[in-house]
Amino acid sequence: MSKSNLKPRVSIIMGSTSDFGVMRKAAEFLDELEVPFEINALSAHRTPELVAEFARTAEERGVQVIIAAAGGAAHLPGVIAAQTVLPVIGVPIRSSNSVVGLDSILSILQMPSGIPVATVAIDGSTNAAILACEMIALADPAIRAKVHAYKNQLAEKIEKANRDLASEEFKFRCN
Ligand code: RP5
Repeated sequence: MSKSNLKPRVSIIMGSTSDFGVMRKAAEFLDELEVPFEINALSAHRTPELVAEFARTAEERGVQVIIAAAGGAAHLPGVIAAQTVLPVIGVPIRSSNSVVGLDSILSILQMPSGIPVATVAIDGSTNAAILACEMIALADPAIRAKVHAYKNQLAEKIEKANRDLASEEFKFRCN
């Protein structure tokens, strides 16, 4: 299928292209699970009108989940969540202007009652993408199967790591 036939189901919005180094991982995960997405930079502070237009039209464009990333005074996820009923997942970025990401995470996490933002860990963009897929999977068995496969593969990794660990010998090891 050509790119133009695909309609984004997930929209990744970043406060700046300087967030892309972190957000690339979210894009890669969605690619891996073959979930159509769009990715753009829009700033709550530098392009407030465009953010409002984006938030108000995302639902009618068929977007199902929004992943919004920002660092420092990270208002983008909350400002978007205030203007849509789509679920918004916030990714706090440990940006050059942030206080080791703590201001970013608290700005995104501490939302007032009524306007939720599902906040992942600082720079936790892969988890944001997984969570977005899990939300879509609620009504899409094909995506659900892919999320199951991903999680099974995680378990297999740990099982293999434990098999490797079993070959490490210690005098007092009991297992
Ligand atoms: C935030 O300020 C952005 O999300 C980014 O994390 C940070 C720095 O942006 P730039 O000055 O690099 O554009 O709004």
